[in-house]
Amino acid sequence: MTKHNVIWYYFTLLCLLLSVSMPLSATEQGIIVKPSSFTVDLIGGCNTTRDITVRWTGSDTIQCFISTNITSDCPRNDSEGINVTYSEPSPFDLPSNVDYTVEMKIEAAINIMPGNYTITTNFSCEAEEPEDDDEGDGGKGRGRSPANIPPVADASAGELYTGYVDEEITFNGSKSSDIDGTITEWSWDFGDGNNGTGEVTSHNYSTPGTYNVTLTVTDNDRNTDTYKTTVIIMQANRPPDSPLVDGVMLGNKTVEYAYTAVSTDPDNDTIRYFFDWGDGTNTISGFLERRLIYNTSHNWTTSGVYTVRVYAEDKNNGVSGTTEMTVFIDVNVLFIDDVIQGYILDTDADGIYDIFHNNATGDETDVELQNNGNYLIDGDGDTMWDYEYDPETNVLVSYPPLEEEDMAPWYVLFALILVVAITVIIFAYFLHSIKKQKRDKGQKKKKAIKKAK
Ligand SMILES: [Ca+2]
Ligand SMILES: [Ca+2]
Ligand SMILES: [Ca+2]
Ligand SMILES: [Ca+2]
Repeated sequence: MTKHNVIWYYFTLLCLLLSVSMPLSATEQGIIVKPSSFTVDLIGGCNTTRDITVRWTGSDTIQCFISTNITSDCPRNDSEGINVTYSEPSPFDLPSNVDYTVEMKIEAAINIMPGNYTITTNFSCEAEEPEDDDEGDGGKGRGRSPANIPPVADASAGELYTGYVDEEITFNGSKSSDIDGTITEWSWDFGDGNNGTGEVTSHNYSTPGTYNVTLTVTDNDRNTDTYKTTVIIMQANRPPDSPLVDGVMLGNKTVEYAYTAVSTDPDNDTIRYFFDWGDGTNTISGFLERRLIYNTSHNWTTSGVYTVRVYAEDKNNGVSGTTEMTVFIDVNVLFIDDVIQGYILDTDADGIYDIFHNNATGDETDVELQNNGNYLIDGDGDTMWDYEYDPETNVLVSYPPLEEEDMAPWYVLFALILVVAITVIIFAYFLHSIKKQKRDKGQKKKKAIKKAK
């Protein structure tokens, strides 16, 4: 061995003792490469092999090109001194979702320059040329640009979708995903001719039924996916209408009186009727077809004024509004022109009426027996009489009579005369005192002239 050769040998040994850093990178998202980096000792032999596991997470087979890049901090970039080969040709077909092993063989020449060598393996992959160009990009995606993984639409987060007419139904597409990018659009077809947007959206339906709902998501590479689901829309129960009630309003105690109630239901449900007679008793009918008149009867055992309350209920517990009716039992009811004004009561049973009950306001106000046997009634509680009632003839009239009301009362005339008289007296006195003052002044002057003479 020459001296030159000995130096060259140690140089080379130094080189091979140095670790060779080999980060392995994939140029493609969706390609998983393991290990991503490792260290190779080339000592004791100038060639070695390593297994690289490659996995592609997309849906179809793709084509991968392998390339090697070697850099060095040596004084002379001697990449030709390292030879890297692979067990797969370039390009090779990489199937979907399978761990695929590529063997990497590194051979270092005996006379390479010492230093750090970094070997990088690149997997550059692209989609296989499709049979039909359903990407809609006119084949532009067939170049060496990376293959996009389509998004996955998923509206199951809100399932099962069900609700009532006119109720807000919330649709939830938040389980949709895109493994290699982001979803940029959520588009909803609600199945009733209406559409919506957004990851979470809401819609209400105007008619009952089962609707097919479609969610379409679009990713940042304009790829789409759809998810189909259904929504069941039911008709919420609508209560029956307030019943029409008929029967006597003026009666006597212990006499049985007939009453009827009838109502209808927007859903054609059968209906039952509740009568609250106002005396602590109730009557409930069985369920009847809508618009069928329910007949019942009632008697009251004590005199008084009773509010009868009636409502209808359908078979789904929908309750109508309440219809009220006032029933006067053995009460002296007062009318003007057939309109009930109220009734008068003898509260202490001494044969003289004491109180008037105003039917419109519900107030109880004063009555006063007059010498002629009639009663004056204050209908509104303002201490002024409003009605005169003749118990002999049972006639109620307004009070005071209109013609009297137009005449000025005597005390007003009297007060007017008094004011005029006082004014005249004051004026006369005033005139008299002025005349007296003038007369006194004249006499003083005459006296002064006489003295001077
Ligand atoms: Ca994507
Ligand atoms: Ca109903
Ligand atoms: Ca009395
Ligand atoms: Ca009054």
